[in-house]
Amino acid sequence: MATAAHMLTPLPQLSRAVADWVNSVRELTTPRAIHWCEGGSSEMADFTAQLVRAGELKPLNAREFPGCHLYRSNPNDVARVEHLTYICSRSQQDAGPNNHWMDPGKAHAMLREFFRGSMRERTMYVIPYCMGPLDSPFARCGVEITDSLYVALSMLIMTRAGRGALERIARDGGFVRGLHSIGELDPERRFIMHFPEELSIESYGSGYGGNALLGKKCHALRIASWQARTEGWLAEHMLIVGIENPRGETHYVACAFPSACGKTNLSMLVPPASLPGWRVHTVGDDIAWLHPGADGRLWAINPESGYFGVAPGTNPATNSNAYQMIRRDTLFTNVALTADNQPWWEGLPGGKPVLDWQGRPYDPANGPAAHPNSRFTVSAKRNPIYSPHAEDAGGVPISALVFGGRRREVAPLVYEARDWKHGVLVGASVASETTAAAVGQVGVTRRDPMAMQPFCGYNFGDYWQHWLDVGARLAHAPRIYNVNWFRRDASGKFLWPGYGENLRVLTWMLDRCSGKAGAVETAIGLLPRPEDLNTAGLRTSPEALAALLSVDPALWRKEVADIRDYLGKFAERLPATLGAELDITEKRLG
Ligand code: OXD
Ligand code: MN
Repeated sequence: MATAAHMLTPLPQLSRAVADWVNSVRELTTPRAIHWCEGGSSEMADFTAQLVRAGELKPLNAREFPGCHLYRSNPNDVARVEHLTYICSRSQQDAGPNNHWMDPGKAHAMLREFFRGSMRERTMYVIPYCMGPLDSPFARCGVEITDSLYVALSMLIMTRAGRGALERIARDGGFVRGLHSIGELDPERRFIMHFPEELSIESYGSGYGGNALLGKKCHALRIASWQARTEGWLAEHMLIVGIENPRGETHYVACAFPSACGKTNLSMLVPPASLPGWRVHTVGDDIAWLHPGADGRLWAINPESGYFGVAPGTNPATNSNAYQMIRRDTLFTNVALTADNQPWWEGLPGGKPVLDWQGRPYDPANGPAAHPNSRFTVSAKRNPIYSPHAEDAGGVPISALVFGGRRREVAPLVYEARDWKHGVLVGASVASETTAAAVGQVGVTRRDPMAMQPFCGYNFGDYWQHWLDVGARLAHAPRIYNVNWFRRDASGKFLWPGYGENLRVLTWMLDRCSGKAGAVETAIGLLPRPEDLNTAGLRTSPEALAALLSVDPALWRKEVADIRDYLGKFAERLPATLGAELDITEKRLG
């Protein structure tokens, strides 16, 4: 029999530790009211209605986009701020050259003054959340306190939030403390601080997803990567996808690509008509927590329960599953509007923007109509190909791990690492052109090891050693691959069609794992020959395919020198194994 709502223990009474912390934050930030989030659809509907009444959310065309809303952020607050994101470990060395660091005492003192009275005249929302299925031993919990109702609503979509999470916290004891205030939305008073030794986060001055939905990047990657190292698992910036072959067997692959490089699209891939009988099942589109299992395999859960995806480029041709998914009950941020109040962004085949992402009459002279980092926030349950195993407490077994970046040249379409140790070097060497997901110049190639440059909560040198240690514990380690969908020809045209055709590359990997596909050994790893890929119905020319599968020794010798230079920054924390693996590659290049 269901328990009547009035008979449930009031949320503040469930966990003494949470209540005490909430009380101390109340004293510091002096909100007008406190709302403890129960979770569930009626609370979401209530939050949405409040935001509409306050003019912060705009309902969209109810016939074409039922239950969808538009949120416009402050124009100065549209992306992650890596330059204002800090790891505040006791030792600077532990944060490493890959992170900005501040002494924890100094960071707390500075933020304390920012938070003092910051919620005056505002409601403080207390959001207990669970990253991962509530019944999973791999899941971890946190509590976010925020003064932004938009953030609270987004957290209800992106995490398992509310009473169930607080009950688990009460049982488990520990939780990550995440304190957030939008403050004055002043870029001069904006900081995203992580205290991994205290399992706490303080975020001030931004309402943007990656800076403000603290369960996502701050907890599930930066804090969790630190926790994972101490507990023997991996927290990674990876999608998780199940590939079902025409015989009905499903194998899972986890892929790490930098932000806005197509993780959401790959996780929802639509097989091309020329590959009949294949099916794809999404487990996650952005974050994977990977645990060595008692069976010697690596098992993955997606800690999130929703998608915070990039809108531009999403359309029925590039990702019909995502396009279908966001046609109802979706929160759009910073997209443009058509005359009949439909959301619009660059890359849609039809429609015309009349208002741009800032609500101004659309004028191409002002730049794109939708912000290049405009987003959709939607429950994973809306995904038509959401995996029936996405909620499994023990996760799904991973057959292959894939790294990749956005590179015009150098990196071939795909190659396989010689073994796990070489695979760690391949991951550590990833480079990619920057995108609009973070504030800063777009299109600049930078090293982004394992796609974790903005997200690893500790020294990369220690992180790579941890990867090596985890691999050593796996009797059946996944094979490791590198892909590059973004290679271009001399005239700047993409050589590979991408999207659904990427399935051909994934099936080659899975056939390699089961010993069914060939490859040729090169200095950088094992590459498919054109005949090793399933090219039935593929329209790519033989010349383009040859170019995609070529390794230019001169370019690679330069690349190896650049990787050596980069790894050198990690000095005594760099595992000797990575240097030795790089020597092997260099020697083979001749
Ligand atoms: C994201 C990102 O939003 O990586 O997922 O920036
Ligand atoms: Mn991401």
